[in-house]
Amino acid sequence: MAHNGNLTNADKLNEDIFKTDLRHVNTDSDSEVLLNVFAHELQLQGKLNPTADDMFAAVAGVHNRVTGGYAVVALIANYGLVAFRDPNGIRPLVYGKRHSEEGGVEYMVASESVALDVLGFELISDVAPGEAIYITEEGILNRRQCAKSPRLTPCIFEHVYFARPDSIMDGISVYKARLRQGEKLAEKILRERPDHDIDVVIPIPDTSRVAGQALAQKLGVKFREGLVKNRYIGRTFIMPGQQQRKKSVRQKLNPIELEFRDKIVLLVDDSIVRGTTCQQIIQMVRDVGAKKVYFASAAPAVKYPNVYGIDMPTTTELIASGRTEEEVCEEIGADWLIYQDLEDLIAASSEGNSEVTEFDCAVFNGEYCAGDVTPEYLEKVAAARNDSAKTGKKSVKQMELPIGLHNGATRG
Ligand code: PIN
Repeated sequence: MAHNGNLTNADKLNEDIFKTDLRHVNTDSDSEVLLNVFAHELQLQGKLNPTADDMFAAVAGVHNRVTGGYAVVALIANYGLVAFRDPNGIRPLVYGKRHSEEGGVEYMVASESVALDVLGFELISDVAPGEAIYITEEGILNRRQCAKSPRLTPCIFEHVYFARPDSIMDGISVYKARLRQGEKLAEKILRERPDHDIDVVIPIPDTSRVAGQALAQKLGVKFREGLVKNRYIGRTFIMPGQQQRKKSVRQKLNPIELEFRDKIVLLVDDSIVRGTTCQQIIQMVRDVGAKKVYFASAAPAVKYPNVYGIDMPTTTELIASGRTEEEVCEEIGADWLIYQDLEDLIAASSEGNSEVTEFDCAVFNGEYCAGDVTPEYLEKVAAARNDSAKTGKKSVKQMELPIGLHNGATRG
């Protein structure tokens, strides 16, 4: 079983699995918790040879017991493949097909449609929130809605940063959503500063290129690649430890001096999370002679942690938590800071598919769409995610951390 997401009641489930279901969990991975819940629910069907109905009943059992965001795929030896999405459809999940060499049909399940594209599969559909699909060993596809009241509230941060631009999620092109983010940000800039003096728009590679280009075009301002990324260095965002992150920003990005010297630049990034990267970039750009440095974020201010599978820092590490926009601007050292409005971000996504009107925007508004997050849970998340918890030194405190929150959640 493989799972993308995070279970918000993993600790409680772990206890139930041991005390009530009489099963042992051997790791601190919430995937193992999920596997045991599913296996137990399947066992409850009491069949030697479970049918599609039994698989779907087991998924319904999982929905009843498990809270949080989860997109799951499981291979059941000698039976087939089961895949399901949580009742809020927070994490993405798609499936597709291709013709096999023998003339049959092969199916594939993935988080993002790009994975299907590159392997020659054609996208059939998203797995709906609460829906499960079961592909038998013989290659028969079964699908069923297993949740009582499913509601689609996909994670909007996928559209901001996490997903690849060439993916289509819930019928929305991530690329087009990012283009619209840029256009809407440009409209806001024109509303707030109709007589702006921006000479050039420069994206902070890679994610923000798409929004940055659309923004520049709408403003009628030059778009230039002034920052070049060292392609051999990994993502700093998910690196543990502030020191390590700081060092790698300078190694990762190098400014092309001529694009900055004596210019009033608008730097664009997809989001501001800790603010440390953009602070360093702004300084770097000033060092090569920029006259003024404005900063635009294609997402609104990130103020709350993500608990549904994106390993964001804790509240105290988020630069916008407890700070006004002016204070963030000062802290990062910009001459002007402009954030996307949340309603514009939502519109940028839902204009791609008018049937998707709600999103999980918890990192921006603190409203956790599965209704399952208490202040105590957020405290546990904080303990698990602060930098000292990630340096690798195992303290007693760390060993008591909630299940599933030890490691950086990323999609491979
Ligand atoms: C990086 C995308 N993006 C850049 C991730 C930095 C926040 N950060 C989130 C901005 S890339 S900080 O395009 O995939 O390379 O606010 O925490 O400093």
